[in-house]
Amino acid sequence: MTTNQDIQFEMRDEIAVISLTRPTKRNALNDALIASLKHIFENLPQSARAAVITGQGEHFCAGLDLSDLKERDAGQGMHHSRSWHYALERLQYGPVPVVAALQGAVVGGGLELASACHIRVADESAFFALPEGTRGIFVGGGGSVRIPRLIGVARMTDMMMTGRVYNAVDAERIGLAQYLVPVGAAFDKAMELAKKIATNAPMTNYALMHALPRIAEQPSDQGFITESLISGIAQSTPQAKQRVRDFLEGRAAKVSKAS
Ligand code: 1HE
Repeated sequence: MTTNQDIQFEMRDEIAVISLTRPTKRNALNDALIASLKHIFENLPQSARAAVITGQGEHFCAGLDLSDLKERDAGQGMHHSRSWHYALERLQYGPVPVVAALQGAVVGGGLELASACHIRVADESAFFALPEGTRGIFVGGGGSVRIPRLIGVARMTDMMMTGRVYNAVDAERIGLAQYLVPVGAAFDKAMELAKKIATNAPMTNYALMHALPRIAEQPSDQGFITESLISGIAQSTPQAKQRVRDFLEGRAAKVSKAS
């Protein structure tokens, strides 16, 4: 699908696997990589039901390719930031849920990329930072919109003002990651989750990706109305009716205690 040597795409049954393949540069994201990422999410095959994004090597992603930070004027800088926004919006509000498999550095634009995904799995080597603060710049890939929604304004301010780095254990505790796994296990866990997500009714996944974040932004009186509309649509689908029948007739799994 893409000819960029720094990013690979493959289908593993119903799961789209997107790999950053620039380990020598710690998967730093240049303009071409961002354009390819956007292209991939705009052109996912119809057969895709979920996606996993991963980075080759010891680090998920070192963020913006700093060698690209040329002498941009203010307008060019704004358009560069917008190009990241467009790409990551295609990922966040695309056709399928995306699980990020994280190891090593998840920093700067790498954290912005991870925070556009729907679920984040970190292995114990992962560390999270926003070095923009100490490099004299600001986030530009949607981080100021998405990261406070994961961890709050106060924690993001601290990360950028002081250069604070969160290890994987603390990252899971504060909500930067939803799963913590042993070193080397993030990809397998992400695939396991993606396969599970792929079995959901499509309308449920659609509602979770496209309606839930919007509802969370709405004043509660509007949120309740939007929820009722999506809820009505979801429960009217044949998949929902079949699944409820399966439970009532003893064919579906019960909810069991957390292990
Ligand atoms: C890079 C980049 C990069 C590595 N741009 N080339 N991001 C940062 O400020 C993070 C900068 N990177 C690092 O702090 C470290 O590289 C890591 C902690 C990620 C990894 O350390 P390490 O010791 O494994 O690798 P290294 O030796 O530092 O880097 C290996 C090579 O990758 C080296 O190039 P080489 O030609 O000398 O081998 C590095 O220069 C290169 N490299 N990271 C360019 N980021 C939409 S706005 C987003 C704004 C931001 O993301 S700002 C934050 C940028």
